[in-house]
Amino acid sequence: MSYPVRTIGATRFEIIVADITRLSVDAIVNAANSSLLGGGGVDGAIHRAAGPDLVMECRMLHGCKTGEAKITKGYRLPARHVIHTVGPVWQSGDRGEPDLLASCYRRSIELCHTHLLDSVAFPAISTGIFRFPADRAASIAVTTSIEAISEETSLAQIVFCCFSEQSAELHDQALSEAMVSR
Ligand code: AR6
Repeated sequence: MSYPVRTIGATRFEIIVADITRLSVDAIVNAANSSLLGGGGVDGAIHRAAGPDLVMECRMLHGCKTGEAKITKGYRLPARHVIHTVGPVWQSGDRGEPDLLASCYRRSIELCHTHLLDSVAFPAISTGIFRFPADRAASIAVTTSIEAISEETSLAQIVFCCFSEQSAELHDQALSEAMVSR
């Protein structure tokens, strides 16, 4: 299944179903944990594909708080950089989880601006092991990313790299709704 590309300002928003470790973009985003030293899910896949130099660089970053983001090189990945962000663990939904998830997207896009990156791909942060409801997460991912691109953005391409058609459909629906309400 393919999903329509939407352009907002100078930025193309794309939704794909793929393994994020295979993408040749300027940066892929890692749904990490606060140690930044690797884990399961997409984090494990990224570390395996990047090779051991990635964890060596991560050790020098001394962790990352929930909602924040840090950048490293991509090593053996086709992506030039990895932006490591730490999503919230879903508890009850009233522990600030939505704001913390929005902050992951905002901070990651800020790093793209700082490093003059053209393209970035996001996984559906927090929706796996951290159990954030996938529909709410897709809506936060899309609306926050649209808000975060500024007039003078360097970002020509934002990819929502989903791991299932169901996740891609949720992002597509959220993007359609965001386009209508603009
Ligand atoms: N490419 C794209 N998306 C993927 C891939 C992949 N290769 N693998 C999984 N996903 P998760 P979280 C999707 O659990 O919920 C780790 O142990 C997956 O289907 O990777 O933020 C960290 O160290 C889901 O939609 O991340 C943390 O401890 C999404 O990526 C914790 O898990 C996020 O699932 C973070 O949990």
